[in-house]
Amino acid sequence: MPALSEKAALVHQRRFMYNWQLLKDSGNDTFRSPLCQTSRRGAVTIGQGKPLPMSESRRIIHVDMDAFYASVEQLDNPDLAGKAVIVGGDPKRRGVVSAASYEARKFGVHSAMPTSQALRLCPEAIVLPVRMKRYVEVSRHIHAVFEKFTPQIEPISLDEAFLGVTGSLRLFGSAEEIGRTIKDQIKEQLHLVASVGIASNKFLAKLASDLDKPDGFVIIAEEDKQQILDPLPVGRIWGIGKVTEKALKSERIDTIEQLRKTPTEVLRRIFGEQTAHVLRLARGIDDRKVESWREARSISSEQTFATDITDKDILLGVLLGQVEDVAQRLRMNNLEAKTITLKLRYDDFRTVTRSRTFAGPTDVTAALWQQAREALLKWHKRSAGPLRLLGFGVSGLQKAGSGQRQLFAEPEREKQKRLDKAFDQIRGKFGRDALRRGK
Ligand code: DCP
Ligand code: MG
Repeated sequence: MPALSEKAALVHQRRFMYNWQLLKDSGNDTFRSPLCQTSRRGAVTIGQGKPLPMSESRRIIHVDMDAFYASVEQLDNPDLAGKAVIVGGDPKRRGVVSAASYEARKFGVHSAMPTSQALRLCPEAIVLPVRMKRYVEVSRHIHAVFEKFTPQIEPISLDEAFLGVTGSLRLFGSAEEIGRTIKDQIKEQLHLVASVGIASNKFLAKLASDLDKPDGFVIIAEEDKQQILDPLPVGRIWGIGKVTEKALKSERIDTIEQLRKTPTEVLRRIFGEQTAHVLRLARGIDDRKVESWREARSISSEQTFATDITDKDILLGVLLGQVEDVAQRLRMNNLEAKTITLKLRYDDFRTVTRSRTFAGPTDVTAALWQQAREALLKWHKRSAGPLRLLGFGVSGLQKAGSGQRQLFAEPEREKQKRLDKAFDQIRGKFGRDALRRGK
């Protein structure tokens, strides 16, 4: 096996280890496994497209920008190109890393790490503050590229989106051609690098965009999906976090192959009612639709905890952050919601929801928070148990201003609106963690 280049080393560092032998492709900067074909212009095509049954014939592209905030900083200041750049909070104020350039990641620096620790690992790194407004602006330009190819765009975050392109194939050719053109246009027009994954469903497309990062372009074909999934650690399956990974490890289940070959009774003890869903993902099956904002039925935010949480105040703190994020996304999209829903998943994977519906729709954070808080407190009083996941979502969406106003008397509502506007502006300028309301 030839010496691993820098890129291969980074691929290894990204937690998932290929079982494949990485072979350096002399012609360009990609790597091949026995399953990979290097196609035109350096794409790594995994498998060859054959006619597929309907359920597997969707084409979904997942785009995820490389080291997004850090790359935008390098773009705006050419002196930073090729250097270790960290975007994040002040190390003296217990700030954390939001993004790290790949040059910094070689030293072990990654997102969510305390900036002070990152600087110990990589003393030469240049630390810059979050400039959210600029990243939002760049994100809009990236979306403008997507919109040329499909109206089916589901943004996951500023730098990440699913694109449903099944309906675009007649106009633009294959999903590979569309994905490649999007990647090229982002490079040519914005001078930024996007990693692209293409597959028949969201789970595999997202996995694909991550498989050869940075500068990845990976297509996962149906006939090869199982071979690709099998050697990966179970943590690659959506929803399997550290706690569950540990529980699986104690049953000697480390890889996706071991998981799908485990008797259902054993899995049921760990996943409860989610067992069938997890098994489908392990087999590369995922029927979820790409939901664009325009037709979004709900907006939500959820968090899986590293350790299970029962403490009411900690849960309220997490919930408040989620309400603020969701409310801000509502306002960004000029929408209002009629219903709020809490999602609570216990340590045994039992999942319950608690919903409340307003008399009239709203996008006011205080109104959403009031209902969310009451619902959480009521649940906590009756049935508090250790939670592994907490989520907050809104549904019953409609265009802002089209509903009745019954939540607050008008002067109070205007005051709340001004408060929300100021809040959005501050978070836009200084980042999501710049400001939190009191519980
Ligand atoms: N982000 C953040 N805090 C985190 C994780 C991410 O503020 N804990 C921000 C900064 C990232 C952006 O979101 O630049 C996108 O997140 P990604 O997980 O896609 O990470 P990057 O784009 O930085 O790197 P890559 O996608 O190449 O792994
Ligand atoms: Mg990214």
